Amino acid sequence: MPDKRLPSIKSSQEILDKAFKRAKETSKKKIIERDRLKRAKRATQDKIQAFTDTIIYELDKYVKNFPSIDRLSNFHREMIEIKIGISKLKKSLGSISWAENLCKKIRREALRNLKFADNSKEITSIRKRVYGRVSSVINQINPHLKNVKEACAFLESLPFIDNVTTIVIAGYPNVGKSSLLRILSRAKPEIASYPFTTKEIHVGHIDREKGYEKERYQIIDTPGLLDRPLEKRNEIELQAIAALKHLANLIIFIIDPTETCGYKLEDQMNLLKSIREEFSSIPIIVVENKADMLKRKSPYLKISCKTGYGIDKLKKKIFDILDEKSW
Ligand SMILES: Nc1nc2c(ncn2[C@@H]2O[C@H](COP(=O)(O)OP(=O)(O)OP(=O)(O)O)[C@@H](O)[C@H]2O)c(=O)[nH]1
Ligand SMILES: [Mg+2]
Repeated sequence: MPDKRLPSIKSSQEILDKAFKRAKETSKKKIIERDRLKRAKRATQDKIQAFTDTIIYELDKYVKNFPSIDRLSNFHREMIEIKIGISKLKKSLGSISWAENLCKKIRREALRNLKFADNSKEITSIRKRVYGRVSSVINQINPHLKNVKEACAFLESLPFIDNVTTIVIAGYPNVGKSSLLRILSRAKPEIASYPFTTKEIHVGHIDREKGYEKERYQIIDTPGLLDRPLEKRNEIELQAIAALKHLANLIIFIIDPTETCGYKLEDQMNLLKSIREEFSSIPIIVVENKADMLKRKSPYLKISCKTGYGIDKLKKKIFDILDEKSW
């Protein structure tokens, strides 16, 4: 995210400062007109035009360049919902549009009145009224500008690529999640700040030759989310877990049968059970890591992130399941 450059959003004060500066700059332009009143009208018209143009241009850019909320992926929408609230964001974008239209209306009226003005006092008061009314409209939408700015910064911070098949790694701490991500990834995993906790999210990519085509999957490790019992979650974590449902095409759940991770096998199996329930519609591959230390009898695929044992088999299994899913 994002494919389109998100607008950089100014505060009310910044927008107004810019607009006043532009209006002021028009005085540098020489107006060739003998009639004093006509000259004053032209100068005022230029000021009003420059002032409102600057504002309308800014507001228009914010609304037009913001990605369409309805076209965002489910995952991004869910994330925005948690962080800002979709209806709040829509309302804010709507308010910016409203302000833009109102500025156009104020300008239209002022330019019409200007035509009929017949003394310099009236001309000045028309200009001042535009400045006053527009400033008050812009100041009024400041909280909305702030919301949209926050949403842009947030969208930019999300590391996910839209519409890419995604594999999510789960399992207790120290079972080898990061090690697996590294061994499966083509390049060094990208680390992005995580929107909900102080933790980071790790994203790697698997490239796969498929006939003549190349397919790319993303593989993510979400420290702190799928590594302990779900019932111990706060509201935000639960929502983030719900958001993962929209993202994950496949989950790899790692078990550490050696228990050197510090967690009993029984607890690990319980976590697996609750993740199966929570993500009932998503296929899960269960692997037993640290096979270089211990290979017990079990129905699960044995791997070792240390020696690479079983990794090719795991890859094949991943591809098989993803192929099956896509039919
Ligand atoms: N012997 C052995 N050690 C492993 C293997 N995989 C990981 N380890 C070790 O286990 C420890 C934890 O590995 P990580 O990959 O950091 O585990 P993690 O699940 O990402 O841990 P958290 O990020 O704390 O949740 C490290 O010391 C690894 O070197 C393996 O296959 N065999
Ligand atoms: Mg880790």
